[in-house]
Formats: sequence, structure tokens, C-alpha cells
Amino acid sequence: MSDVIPKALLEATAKHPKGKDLVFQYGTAGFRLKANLLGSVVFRVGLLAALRSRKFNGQTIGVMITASHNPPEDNGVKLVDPMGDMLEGTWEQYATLLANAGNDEALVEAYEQVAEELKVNLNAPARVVFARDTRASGFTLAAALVDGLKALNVEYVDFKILTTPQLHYLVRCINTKGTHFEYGEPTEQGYYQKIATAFKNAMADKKPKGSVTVDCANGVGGPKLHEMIKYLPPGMLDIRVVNDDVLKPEALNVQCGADFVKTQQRPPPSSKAAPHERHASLDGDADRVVYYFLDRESNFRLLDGDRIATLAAGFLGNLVKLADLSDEITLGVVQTAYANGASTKYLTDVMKLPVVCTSTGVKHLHHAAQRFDIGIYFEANGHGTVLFSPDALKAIETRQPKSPHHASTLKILTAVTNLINQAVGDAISDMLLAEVILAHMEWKPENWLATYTDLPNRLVRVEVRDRTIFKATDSERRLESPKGAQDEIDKLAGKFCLGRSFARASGTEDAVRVYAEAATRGECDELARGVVMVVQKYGAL
Ligand code: G16
Repeated sequence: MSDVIPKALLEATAKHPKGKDLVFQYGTAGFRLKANLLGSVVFRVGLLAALRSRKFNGQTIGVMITASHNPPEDNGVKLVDPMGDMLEGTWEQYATLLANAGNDEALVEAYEQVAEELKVNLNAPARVVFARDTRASGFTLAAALVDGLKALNVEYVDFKILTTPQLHYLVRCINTKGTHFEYGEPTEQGYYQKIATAFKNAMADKKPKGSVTVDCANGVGGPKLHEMIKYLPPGMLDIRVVNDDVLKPEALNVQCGADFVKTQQRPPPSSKAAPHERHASLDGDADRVVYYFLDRESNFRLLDGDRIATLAAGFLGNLVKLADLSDEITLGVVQTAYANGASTKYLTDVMKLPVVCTSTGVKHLHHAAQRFDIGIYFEANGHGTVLFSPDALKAIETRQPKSPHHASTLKILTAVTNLINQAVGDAISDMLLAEVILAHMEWKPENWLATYTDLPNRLVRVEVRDRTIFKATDSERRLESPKGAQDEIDKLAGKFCLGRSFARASGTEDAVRVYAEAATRGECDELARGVVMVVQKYGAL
């Protein structure tokens, strides 16, 4: 064992032994599983966070303990990189390696191997900040993390209960403080102040019509949205917070929240929505948001992540044009295979924007969005944000106003860059952005919906014996294994007008997801049923 690894590490590993026969995988959003199996994983994530920080000579790394949209008994853990984005992809294998290493000396050896392979100076300082959502298991898991950090002499700050995007914000603020890229005050209050000020400036002299009711999935978004409201200019926006009971952790994501609304395509049973009212639903850690409303006939109408992307693209594209910056600023949209075909068609054919498709997981979308000056990325499930390149920010900042109208356009554009969380998708910030845009356009939800017509679609969760046999390719639009499955899916999809379907293994749940869309509801449901049967056949339990 190397001299620089404290004996404490060996002692600490004994407290968090890995269960026999368990295999862990750093998935779409870190590790996710039943909370009672997660202790050893969180402890080992602490070791990797220490290595990652030392690799960057003491820059702060974030660790978020959350299972977001998953059921209350699950939990999860993921790492946040110095600029507040997701852990760099090439390091995920090391997270998986440490999580699966044996106990005691075997773990220390794995740790040393990783440190050597990554050429980490183990004498460099290490700093980690962490937080958790409102799950009952979070407190104990945070203690396991602390054991790992202490054993490796890491300086750490426990931010206790936060939304995932708040932790990403803090990491970015801490690491950029005093630099040219300073992002904000590295405190929870700093987060509210920055977003509230930007909201006020972006709203300019507009006033949203009516109220917005926000379903917080009985998760951390509830208390944090209540807090945010205190910072917003009084009377500017009537926000009604519902499903904000965090004292009953068993209520988290149950029959409410963004995932429920999107997958079930109906309001939470507790909803008291009246026709034409705006409703938004957050997920369990407040990084996703979808809108919905009831139309005149009380039909449920969903305004999902695709809709937020098209709303933002239209508004920002227009602001860039009015600011006379179209020649300098490129704008593009990033989606996944789950994006409704009608939204992609609208973006390319009507809005004439470049659209890129990536695999599921914001880490993939984020990187693709960085290739544009303004990169708008949203998953259909409501997870996303808008990224502004340093060149775009500079162009906006240095453009000399030619008229009072031009000046106010530039002011709104600047405010929007501050309103949108540049680190990661943020439900609270995204919701306020949507409110700003609706107010400027003087749009009701009906106007937003009228921009294009979604193809009927269905998302089904299929339990299989071993989801890892379902290997996808082509931005997860096709299955390369099990052999033969994709041919059957293609044949089925070909039978229906505008039929499109795919199956992929979830990276956050032990299941395969099937997506289908087609010209009519009946065809879509038939296609979904057929593809579910294909998945069941190949993945027979
Ligand atoms: C996470 C990821 C999202 C992804 C979702 C579902 O969301 O951050 O990018 O869309 O899981 O992923 P999968 O289909 O692989 O299970 P969240 O909100 O749970 O963190």
C-alpha cells in the first residue's frame, strides 16, 4: 500500500462492506438502486470524488445523493464536475470499478490502481461539497459519504437538503469565484437572488396572465420553490405550490410530479385544474419540469420538454434577431429519440433550426449543445436547459445599443442568460423562463399548444429478466442486441402511418423502456403493444 494512502481508508472500508454478488453500474444519472444497497457505493463515490478533485488540484467536486424520479425507497448518487456539469464520461468506468471492487485490501488496491492510471497526485488538496434530496435514506447515505471523505483527508461542506440543480450551481460558483467566468454567490441565497433578479429583468414591463400551479412531486422542489417565491418581486407572478409535503417521504413522486404526468399523460389525481389554467409539474429533485392544462372540453393537454425547447428556441431566436446578432450567434436544438416527431419536424421545417439527436441522459445532450452559441437542449421528459457560449455572452455584452428598443432587447437577452441555469437542467429556473416567454408573447397555454400538433405517443416500462442484454446504438434509436429484435420492431413500425418505435434499457430503473408514436392514437397504441411483446419475448422473465 502506498505511503500517501492513510490507514484510515482501510479502517473506513470495513464500515461499508459491499454486499456479495451485487453488481453496480454508473448509469444515465449515476448509481441508482434500492437505498438499503447503496451504502458501500456512496462511500466509494466519496473516494472517486477525492481523486477527481485532486486531479484538478483541489477544485471542488460535487456529490448529489438523489434518485430523482424513482420511487421513495430508491436512492442514488452522482458526481458533479468543476463547472457544475455531469461527471466527464471517461471517469464513469472508474466509478463503476471502485463500486464493484472487493472489500478491505481489494478496495484499497483498486483505489491505488485508479489513482495511478489517472496520474492523480495524492498529495494535492481535495475539496468536495454534497447535498441530498428529501428521501428518508439520504441522511445515512450522506454519513457513508463523509466516512469516505474523512478517510482521505478531503475538505468538505455538507449543504444538506438541496435540489440537484442548486448543488450544480454551487459547484460552478465555488470554482469560478474570482475568475473571469464568475457565476454567482456560492450560497443557496445567492442562487435565489441571481435567479429572482434575472426573472425581474427578463420580465421587463410584462406581466404574466393568471396563475401557475406547481406540483412539486412531494419532493425537495416544494420547500425550495417556497423559498424562491420570497425573492421574486411581490405580485409579479402568482405561483401556487401544491404536492409539497416533504414530511411524508413515502409520498415522493407517488401519483404526482413530472414523471407521472409525462408517462401517464394525465394530471395527478389530486389536481384541481380548471380549464385553461397553467399547471407545471416538477420531479423529485427538481431538475425536470413539464406543463399541462385542460382545454375547453377538459381534455388533458401536455406541454412537455419538447414544447419548452420550441418555446425557448422561438423566443431566443427572435431576441437574437432583434438584437442584430444573427450573423454572430448560431442557435441549435438538441433532443433525444423520445422527442415527438412533430416537434423535430416543426424545429427543422418551420423554425429552420439545426437539430441534433443524442442518447438519453443530460450528460449527452449538454455536450452536444455546447457546439452551438446558443444550444437549447431538452429531453421530452422535461429535463434540459439552454447553454450560452462564451462568444455569445461576449457578443451580447459588448453590442452597443442603437436605439432604446435595441437596448431593452439586449437587456432582456442578458437577463435570460442569467435566469437559465448554465450548469444543468433546472426545473425552477426553466419554469420561470417559460413564464417570462409566455408573458412576452402574451400567450395562453392554448397558443403554446397550437404551434404544432404532437403525434400520439406512448411510453411503456417493461420488466425483463436482464435488461443489460438490450444494447442500443444510433443514439439509442436501434437495438443491436438481442439479435432479431430490431428487425421485428422495424416490421411493426412499418405497418403504421408515421409509425416510429424503439426500445432501450433504462439507466435509472431495472426495466426496458418502449417508446412508440404514430399518426393516430389507435395505431400508436397498437404499435406500442406490439413492441412491448417483442421486448417481453426477447427478455423473457
Ligand atoms: C435521469 C436522467 C435523464 C433521463 C432519465 C431517464 O433523470 O438525468 O437524463 O432522461 O433519468 O433515464 P432512463 O430512461 O435511462 O431511466 P432523473 O430526473 O431521474 O435524474
